[in-house]
Amino acid sequence: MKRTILHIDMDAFYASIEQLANPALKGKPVIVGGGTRGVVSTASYEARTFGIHSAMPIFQAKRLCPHGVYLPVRMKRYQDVSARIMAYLRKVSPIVEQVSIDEAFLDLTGTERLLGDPVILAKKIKKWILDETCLTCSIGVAPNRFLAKIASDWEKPDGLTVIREDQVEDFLKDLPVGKLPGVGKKVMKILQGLGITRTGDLSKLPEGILAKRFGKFGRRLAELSRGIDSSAIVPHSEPKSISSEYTLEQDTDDVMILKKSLLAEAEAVGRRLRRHGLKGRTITLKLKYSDFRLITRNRTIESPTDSTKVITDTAFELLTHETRPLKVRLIGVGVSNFETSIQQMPLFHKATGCDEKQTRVDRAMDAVSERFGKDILRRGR
Ligand code: TTP
Ligand code: MG
Repeated sequence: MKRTILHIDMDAFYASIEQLANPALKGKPVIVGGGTRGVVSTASYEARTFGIHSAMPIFQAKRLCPHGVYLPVRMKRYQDVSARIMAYLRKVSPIVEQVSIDEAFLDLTGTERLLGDPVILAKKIKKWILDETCLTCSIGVAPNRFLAKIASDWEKPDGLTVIREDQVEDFLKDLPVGKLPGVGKKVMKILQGLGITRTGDLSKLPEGILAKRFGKFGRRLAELSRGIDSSAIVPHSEPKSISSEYTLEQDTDDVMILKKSLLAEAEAVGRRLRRHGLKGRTITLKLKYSDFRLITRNRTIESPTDSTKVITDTAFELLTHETRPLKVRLIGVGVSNFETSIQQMPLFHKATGCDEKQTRVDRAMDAVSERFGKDILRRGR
């Protein structure tokens, strides 16, 4: 079956974020790295012209580019940007495999009717990322995973390369064999011994020779050299549920105390759902009684939700319906039964309680707690 795979990779990811954070660094050679290992994590494209690259010792980089700006790694920052981009990609397509902090594959096979032409979609993704994060990325669109990755690298930075079936041979002809996945220094040396440096030459080598030299990997090499790769895009299993629970300071049957705790937990669960771009249909209340007996009660609602209010209201209902024989020791709430992220409009806004005002409240709460910490704001009943 003909497939369409998209590979996206951010350009000079850490360095670009640093340049964005401090506009004085724009256009300058910026090197991010150091730490205990003392190596370059990445370098801006300006710094790369001096020969600096990832994994190079910092002292060596400083020799090549003494006037460069050397910055420490600020992981949390990069992770936040990455999470926003990945959440967006998961909204765009149901099959997304994140392979590193700044890189993901999307399987767009058969989505043309739903998502439109893959190349137009790629342009849309580039535009969203630029508008929302002020960062550029490079995208490759190709018939398989290996070629999509080659394509995204083809015109970096800010590239968009499409490899059609009939262009595969041309693309691979002069590609250095070192670019093939799995070909490291050792394999390269053996290939060089056979007089092979380019992928085109490799493709002409009888498969038997490769199999003899490399065993099973020989067959894979032969396939790659012809642009064949059947490996699948596997979306990482997203969490099956998101929940929060709290052991009360004292066992209690006071419903106001229980509700207060639920409210804070629903807030935390809602925030995490929204951050991951997830919406779920099943809301679960968990209670542990003073004798340590654990019960869960759940309700499945019509439309998937990430709304704090919907989660709270449903959890309150479940709590009210429960005849509690003993005092409660622990209380928790969770959301599960996630739907793939292509947004579905509920048929009846009112009936689901998911009105726009609540979405705006959630967004405002998220923004404030992101900026000032999650304890600064609490919803009142
Ligand atoms: P890459 O995508 O490999 O590099 P990059 O985004 O900086 O540049 P390019 O435009 O070529 O894609 O890696 C993503 C981030 O991962 C990078 O910004 C820093 C980090 N990283 C390391 O910390 N160490 C490494 O050896 C590599 C390769 C990357
Ligand atoms: Mg990158």
